[in-house]
Amino acid sequence: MRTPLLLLSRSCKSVHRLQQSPFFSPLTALSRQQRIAVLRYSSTHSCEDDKSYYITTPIFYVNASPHLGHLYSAVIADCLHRYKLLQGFNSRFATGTDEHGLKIQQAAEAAGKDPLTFCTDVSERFKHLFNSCNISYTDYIRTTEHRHRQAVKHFWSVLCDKGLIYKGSYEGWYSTQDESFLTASQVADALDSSGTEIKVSLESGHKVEWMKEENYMFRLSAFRSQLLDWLRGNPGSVQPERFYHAVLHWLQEDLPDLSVSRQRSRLQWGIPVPGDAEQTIYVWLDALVNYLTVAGYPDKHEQWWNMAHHVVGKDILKFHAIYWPAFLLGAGLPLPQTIYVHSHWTVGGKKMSKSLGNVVDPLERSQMFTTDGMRYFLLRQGVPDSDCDYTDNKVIKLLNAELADSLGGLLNRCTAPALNPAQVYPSFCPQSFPSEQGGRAVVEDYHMLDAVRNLPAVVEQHYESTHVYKALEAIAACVRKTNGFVQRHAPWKLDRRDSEDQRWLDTIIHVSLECLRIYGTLLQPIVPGISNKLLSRLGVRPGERSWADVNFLPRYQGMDCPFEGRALGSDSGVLFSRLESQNLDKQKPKKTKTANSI
Ligand code: ME8
Repeated sequence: MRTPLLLLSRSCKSVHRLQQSPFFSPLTALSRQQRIAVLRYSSTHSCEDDKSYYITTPIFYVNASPHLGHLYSAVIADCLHRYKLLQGFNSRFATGTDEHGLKIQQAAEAAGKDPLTFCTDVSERFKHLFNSCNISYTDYIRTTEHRHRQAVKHFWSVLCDKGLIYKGSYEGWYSTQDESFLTASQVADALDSSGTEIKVSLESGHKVEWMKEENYMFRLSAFRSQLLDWLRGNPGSVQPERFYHAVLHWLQEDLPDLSVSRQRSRLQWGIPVPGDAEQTIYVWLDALVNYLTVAGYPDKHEQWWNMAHHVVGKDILKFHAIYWPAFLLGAGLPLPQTIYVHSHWTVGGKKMSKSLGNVVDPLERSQMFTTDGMRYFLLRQGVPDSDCDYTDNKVIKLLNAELADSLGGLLNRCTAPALNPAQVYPSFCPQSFPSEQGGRAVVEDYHMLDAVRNLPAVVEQHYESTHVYKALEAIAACVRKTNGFVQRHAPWKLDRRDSEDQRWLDTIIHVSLECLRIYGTLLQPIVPGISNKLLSRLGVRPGERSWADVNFLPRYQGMDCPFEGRALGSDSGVLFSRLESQNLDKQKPKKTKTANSI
């Protein structure tokens, strides 16, 4: 019975997704058998439960203030969450802070604060950043919360009851910075800033120390073949593909059991092992369970947990694509649907770090370049597959070109009283722009229509795979095409006293406003403030901005256009003000320190 049910629920999901596309005739794209199954299923079931979506960011360590990379992860997840809402999903979006572990214990000590006060202070800074940057999380989790401690203890007990945790003796390398155990092949020799020989993690470059402790071990080695089966059976489980292959590659290597506790004498700041007050639960096991805590674990997590998607940086891929699925398999819980991995932002080609003094403060930058400006930049320039280098100049150039000049300029032209004195969405004239050539439109105009008509499907595909930069590239290309259309026909040169010219002028503006309406709708997950301003200026009401509303230029297809003849919204100023680089110099952050030897 299991397989047919799964098939039906998947069919239901794909039909739902396809139904959202305005250019799709729902059932035709499925095979006959699938169609029958879907129809039979939908006659007795609603797709309600299939419309849940749960997206998470990593929970961030509170040992230091948030930086640009943290905002980047949050913006990616926020974009997916907003996109799913536009598609009519019931989406939940969790972020928060990871507050236990040796690293935090030491940071609190160094700050001379008790750990909880220290964690609360820094956690508030993350919250403030996310609120300031329009990160529309629905849940903010702190691992020091009671609900989370309960979830972790329960999860631990389930693993224990299943015989997956045993007491053993761990001897090996540990990186406190990464809160990670390493094998000999994962460490290398290095010199610290004072010239002393140390060992470092090959992957992160962080210092490692030898530790020997009696603690609890998780039977990770027992899950290797199940993990391989999961990955091979779900090629989309880890995206982009490059990271999927990295995980498969890791699984070819030795997969030793994992130490999942530390001696209480060394680590007090954490959740005690149930039934053994001498041991503290390993911070990564504790942290990963946050995703379940938010979903309502252990009592009522199914609705959300079956639809979970994680956004993570490449640095924590192993924890999410190996340890976490193994823990979940052990606990008998479903695995995440997708792990979306992204690469890192570097500065001057180097990883951002406090010791290098090259940390970019995201709050300061979003004040300088606006919140939407930073969101647009991060998603337009951030390529999940490879690292990107950050400079303020890149931000200024990109935002001036694409938001101020191209998109803002287009809106300005088409709504300026000189061209649009009545301040309405003017009429489309099918004789001026017929579906076959012969009117006043030229071949490039037809190409532009094709590009904009296909844009929602293109954007959808890229949003789904978190290649948001490709979606933005496609939108930017269409905006340029629409500007080219206006430029080519120079409506300001037309003679308004001539009725044919007037109709053509109206048509040019109508088509351009339709393009802008599509761009504004599709950009909502990226730049919610700018999109709102743009759509409001066009007179598009809040209830007309969903993914189902992206039917482009209905008049061209002989259908009614609800906007035709409608008054434009009030002019609330330029869409995005050009950024001046002179102002930037005055506000530039402190000088960068020289790099140390690690
Ligand atoms: O690892 N570029 O927390 P963390 C892009 N608490 N993203 C970056 C980045 C950069 N330069 N630096 C960090 C932890 N990030 C754990 C996670 S989850 C159960 C526990 C982002 O504060 C990226 O998402 O070190 C990375 O994976 C995460 O911040 C690490 O944050």
